[in-house]
Amino acid sequence: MGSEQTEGARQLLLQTYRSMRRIRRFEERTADLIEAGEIKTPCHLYIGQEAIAAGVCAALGRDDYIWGGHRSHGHYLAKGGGLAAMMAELYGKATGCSGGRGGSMHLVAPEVGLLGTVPLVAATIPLAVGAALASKLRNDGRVSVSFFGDGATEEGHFHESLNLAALYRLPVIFVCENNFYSSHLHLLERRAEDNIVESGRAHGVPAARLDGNDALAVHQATAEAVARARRGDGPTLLECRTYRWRGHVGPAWDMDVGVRRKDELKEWQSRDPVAQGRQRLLDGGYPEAELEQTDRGIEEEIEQAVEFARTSPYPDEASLLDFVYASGTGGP
Ligand SMILES: Cc1ncc(C[n+]2csc(CCOP(=O)(O)OP(=O)(O)O)c2C)c(N)n1
Ligand SMILES: [Mg+2]
Repeated sequence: MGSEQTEGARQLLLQTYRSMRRIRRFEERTADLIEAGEIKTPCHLYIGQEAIAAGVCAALGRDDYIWGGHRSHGHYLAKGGGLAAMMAELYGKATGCSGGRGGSMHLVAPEVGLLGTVPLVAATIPLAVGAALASKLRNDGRVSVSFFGDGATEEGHFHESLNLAALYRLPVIFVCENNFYSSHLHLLERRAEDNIVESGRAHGVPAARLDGNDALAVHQATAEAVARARRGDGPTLLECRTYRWRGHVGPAWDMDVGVRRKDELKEWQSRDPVAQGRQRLLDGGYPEAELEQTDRGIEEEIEQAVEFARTSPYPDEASLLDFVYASGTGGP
């Protein structure tokens, strides 16, 4: 881009870089804190996939809805959820975004449109369709996004949701984060062909296969899908191809899982989405010193969040049955 980098393009590069870097460092710090025994909730780390959350959310407005699954720290942060409230949630503290009762896999930030993350594979795909139906009936112009993995496309929910969304031309975007593994099984051990994107055509949903490590490519495709949805032209399926660096759950690298992983990981690490975003800014003439300042700000924010989480109280024992029955005594 060189000197021709426009102000708008630079702003987008900066926004997506900051978003990716914040997710990356939050996750790396979380990995350390799990190893130190401070964080006990099972965490499915998103490291390696940051460009998808960052690119998609940069194309959405604050009022648009997103939904996630078990690997959703990145979605929560990219949509604008409070970092300290998520760290406190990982510590099980009352100040957490789910009142300390949800842990890593049940995040919520309705104030910025994150309506929920649910670890039942594929569970939030139909919920996003329901939210999109509500938006269509209310004519409120909102778009609903569901983030899910390649494994989720093997659930019936996925196909039923695409069918209904296409039939009613609903303002929903299906974002499949294809990291090629469902737990420890490779895609080609679970389906005859590497053809998730073709599910779109089968159901009448425009679909695209993207480099999920390129935040700008993801942003561009999402912006087109958002425009289609807001025009009333219905849903889009985006298959974003990427790779998770750590194991399925927890901070380990799972290098002993299967024979492919060692080579694959090396290959994907050479296409690090965060490093790519940084390089683009530098290539466009953005001062390195300013990037370092951005990075330092992120470190400070994370350390303040750890302190907040450590010093926050656990939920009160007397509140144990809150939220269990409809007549509970209050909410977070
Ligand atoms: C309905 C259901 N079946 C099985 C599981 C167990 N499970 C949790 S995560 C996971 C793998 C999901 O893979 P994918 O959708 O590709 O997401 P990724 O972990 O790669 O991000 C499975 C099978 C579950 N949580 N829910
Ligand atoms: Mg997967």
